[in-house]
Amino acid sequence: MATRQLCSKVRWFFVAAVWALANHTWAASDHLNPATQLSPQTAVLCSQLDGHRLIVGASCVTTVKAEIAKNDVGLHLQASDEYSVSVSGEQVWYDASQEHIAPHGSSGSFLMNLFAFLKKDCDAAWFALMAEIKGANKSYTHDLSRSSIFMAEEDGQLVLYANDARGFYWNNHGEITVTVSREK
Ligand SMILES: [Ca+2]
Repeated sequence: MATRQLCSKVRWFFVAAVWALANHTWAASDHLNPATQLSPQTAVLCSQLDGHRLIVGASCVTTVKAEIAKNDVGLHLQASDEYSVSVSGEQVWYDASQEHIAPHGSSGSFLMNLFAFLKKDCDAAWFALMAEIKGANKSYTHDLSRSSIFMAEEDGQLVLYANDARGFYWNNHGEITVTVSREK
Protein backbone atom coordinates (compact mmCIF):
# COMPACT_ATOMS: atom_id res chain seq x y z
CA MET A 1 0.00 0.00 0.00
CA ALA A 2 2.82 2.37 1.02
CA THR A 3 4.66 1.60 -2.22
CA ARG A 4 1.53 2.29 -4.23
CA GLN A 5 1.05 5.64 -2.49
CA LEU A 6 4.69 6.53 -3.11
CA CYS A 7 4.35 5.60 -6.79
CA SER A 8 1.26 7.74 -7.00
CA LYS A 9 3.15 10.69 -5.47
CA VAL A 10 6.12 10.16 -7.79
CA ARG A 11 3.79 10.03 -10.79
CA TRP A 12 2.06 13.22 -9.65
CA PHE A 13 5.42 14.93 -9.14
CA PHE A 14 6.48 13.89 -12.64
CA VAL A 15 3.27 15.22 -14.15
CA ALA A 16 3.69 18.49 -12.22
CA ALA A 17 7.33 18.87 -13.31
CA VAL A 18 6.58 18.26 -16.98
CA TRP A 19 3.56 20.50 -16.77
CA ALA A 20 5.59 23.31 -15.22
CA LEU A 21 8.12 23.06 -18.06
CA ALA A 22 5.36 22.98 -20.65
CA ASN A 23 3.75 25.94 -19.02
CA HIS A 24 6.90 28.10 -18.79
CA THR A 25 6.74 27.88 -15.02
CA TRP A 26 7.05 31.35 -13.57
CA ALA A 27 5.16 34.53 -13.95
CA ALA A 28 5.85 37.47 -16.20
CA SER A 29 6.52 40.98 -15.03
CA ASP A 30 3.78 42.86 -13.28
CA HIS A 31 1.21 44.38 -15.53
CA LEU A 32 -1.77 46.36 -14.38
CA ASN A 33 -4.64 46.49 -16.80
CA PRO A 34 -5.82 50.04 -17.44
CA ALA A 35 -9.39 49.11 -16.59
CA THR A 36 -8.39 47.73 -13.19
CA GLN A 37 -6.73 51.03 -12.33
CA LEU A 38 -9.98 52.86 -12.82
CA SER A 39 -12.06 53.09 -9.74
CA PRO A 40 -15.57 52.77 -11.14
CA GLN A 41 -17.19 56.14 -10.55
CA THR A 42 -20.68 55.25 -11.64
CA ALA A 43 -20.46 51.49 -11.90
CA VAL A 44 -21.78 49.39 -9.05
CA LEU A 45 -19.74 46.51 -7.70
CA CYS A 46 -21.62 43.26 -8.24
CA SER A 47 -20.95 42.17 -4.66
CA GLN A 48 -22.66 45.32 -3.36
CA LEU A 49 -25.92 45.06 -5.29
CA ASP A 50 -29.14 45.04 -3.30
CA GLY A 51 -30.24 41.45 -2.92
CA HIS A 52 -27.26 40.40 -5.06
CA ARG A 53 -29.49 40.49 -8.14
CA LEU A 54 -29.61 42.55 -11.33
CA ILE A 55 -32.81 44.04 -12.72
CA VAL A 56 -33.36 44.08 -16.50
CA GLY A 57 -31.04 46.59 -18.16
CA ALA A 58 -28.80 46.99 -15.09
CA SER A 59 -25.06 46.32 -14.93
CA CYS A 60 -22.35 45.87 -12.34
CA VAL A 61 -18.58 45.40 -12.41
CA THR A 62 -16.32 42.83 -10.84
CA THR A 63 -12.70 41.72 -11.06
CA VAL A 64 -11.56 38.25 -12.06
CA LYS A 65 -8.17 37.11 -10.80
CA ALA A 66 -6.19 34.69 -12.97
CA GLU A 67 -4.85 32.71 -10.01
CA ILE A 68 -8.30 31.99 -8.55
CA ALA A 69 -10.11 28.95 -9.97
CA LYS A 70 -13.48 30.22 -8.73
CA ASN A 71 -13.99 33.98 -8.54
CA ASP A 72 -17.28 34.40 -6.71
CA VAL A 73 -18.96 37.45 -8.25
CA GLY A 74 -21.40 37.84 -5.37
CA LEU A 75 -24.28 37.85 -7.81
CA HIS A 76 -27.33 35.60 -7.89
CA LEU A 77 -28.60 34.78 -11.40
CA GLN A 78 -32.20 33.81 -12.04
CA ALA A 79 -33.33 30.99 -14.31
CA SER A 80 -34.36 31.96 -17.85
CA ASP A 81 -32.90 35.46 -17.54
CA GLU A 82 -30.30 36.51 -20.10
CA TYR A 83 -26.97 37.98 -19.00
CA SER A 84 -23.81 39.25 -20.64
CA VAL A 85 -20.25 39.40 -19.33
CA SER A 86 -18.12 41.85 -21.31
CA VAL A 87 -14.47 42.84 -21.17
CA SER A 88 -13.71 46.39 -22.22
CA GLY A 89 -10.48 47.35 -23.94
CA GLU A 90 -7.53 45.04 -24.29
CA GLN A 91 -7.04 43.51 -20.87
CA VAL A 92 -4.30 40.95 -20.40
CA TRP A 93 -3.59 38.27 -17.83
CA TYR A 94 -1.03 35.52 -17.66
CA ASP A 95 -0.70 31.78 -17.47
CA ALA A 96 2.88 31.72 -16.16
CA SER A 97 4.70 33.86 -18.77
CA GLN A 98 2.11 33.36 -21.49
CA GLU A 99 -0.01 36.43 -22.13
CA HIS A 100 -3.70 36.12 -22.92
CA ILE A 101 -6.07 38.86 -23.95
CA ALA A 102 -9.39 38.33 -22.20
CA PRO A 103 -11.85 36.82 -22.85
CA HIS A 104 -9.91 34.91 -25.54
CA GLY A 105 -7.92 31.82 -24.85
CA SER A 106 -5.44 29.85 -26.95
CA SER A 107 -5.21 26.36 -28.39
CA GLY A 108 -2.04 25.70 -26.34
CA SER A 109 1.20 23.98 -27.25
CA PHE A 110 1.54 20.30 -28.10
CA LEU A 111 3.01 19.62 -24.67
CA MET A 112 0.23 21.52 -22.87
CA ASN A 113 -2.37 19.54 -24.76
CA LEU A 114 -0.93 16.28 -23.49
CA PHE A 115 -2.46 17.47 -20.22
CA ALA A 116 -5.68 18.84 -21.65
CA PHE A 117 -7.57 16.33 -19.50
CA LEU A 118 -6.59 18.49 -16.49
CA LYS A 119 -8.38 21.57 -17.87
CA LYS A 120 -11.37 22.70 -15.84
CA ASP A 121 -13.42 22.76 -19.03
CA CYS A 122 -11.89 20.42 -21.60
CA ASP A 123 -13.96 21.80 -24.49
CA ALA A 124 -12.90 25.41 -24.04
CA ALA A 125 -9.56 26.99 -25.01
CA TRP A 126 -6.76 27.42 -22.50
CA PHE A 127 -7.40 30.57 -20.46
CA ALA A 128 -10.75 31.33 -22.07
CA LEU A 129 -12.91 33.39 -19.71
CA MET A 130 -15.57 31.09 -18.30
CA ALA A 131 -18.83 31.67 -16.43
CA GLU A 132 -20.28 29.06 -14.12
CA ILE A 133 -23.74 29.10 -12.58
CA LYS A 134 -23.88 27.05 -9.43
CA GLY A 135 -27.35 25.53 -9.40
CA ALA A 136 -28.87 23.54 -6.55
CA ASN A 137 -27.54 20.18 -7.74
CA LYS A 138 -25.61 21.00 -10.87
CA SER A 139 -23.32 23.64 -12.32
CA TYR A 140 -23.62 25.10 -15.81
CA THR A 141 -20.66 26.54 -17.67
CA HIS A 142 -20.56 29.07 -20.49
CA ASP A 143 -17.52 29.84 -22.61
CA LEU A 144 -17.44 33.64 -22.73
CA SER A 145 -14.72 33.62 -25.40
CA ARG A 146 -17.30 32.23 -27.80
CA SER A 147 -20.25 34.34 -26.72
CA SER A 148 -20.51 37.02 -24.07
CA ILE A 149 -24.27 36.45 -23.75
CA PHE A 150 -25.89 33.45 -22.08
CA MET A 151 -29.15 32.41 -20.50
CA ALA A 152 -29.17 31.12 -16.93
CA GLU A 153 -30.43 27.53 -16.91
CA GLU A 154 -31.16 27.63 -13.20
CA ASP A 155 -31.08 30.03 -10.24
CA GLY A 156 -27.59 30.17 -8.80
CA GLN A 157 -24.44 32.06 -7.88
CA LEU A 158 -22.21 33.34 -10.67
CA VAL A 159 -18.57 32.29 -10.69
CA LEU A 160 -15.96 33.46 -13.24
CA TYR A 161 -12.51 32.05 -14.01
CA ALA A 162 -9.78 31.57 -16.60
CA ASN A 163 -9.91 28.05 -17.99
CA ASP A 164 -6.69 26.47 -16.74
CA ALA A 165 -5.54 23.06 -15.53
CA ARG A 166 -6.84 22.01 -12.13
CA GLY A 167 -4.09 22.46 -9.57
CA PHE A 168 -2.09 24.83 -11.80
CA TYR A 169 -3.64 28.15 -11.00
CA TRP A 170 -0.73 28.97 -8.69
CA ASN A 171 1.49 30.28 -11.51
CA ASN A 172 -1.19 32.53 -12.98
CA HIS A 173 -0.96 36.25 -12.74
CA GLY A 174 -3.03 39.39 -13.29
CA GLU A 175 -6.66 40.33 -13.11
CA ILE A 176 -9.29 41.73 -15.42
CA THR A 177 -12.36 43.88 -14.83
CA VAL A 178 -15.61 42.76 -16.42
CA THR A 179 -19.10 44.19 -16.66
CA VAL A 180 -22.02 41.89 -15.94
CA SER A 181 -25.36 43.01 -17.38
CA ARG A 182 -28.84 41.58 -17.34
CA GLU A 183 -30.12 41.77 -20.91
CA LYS A 184 -33.58 40.18 -20.46
CA1 LIG B 1 -1.34 28.00 -14.86
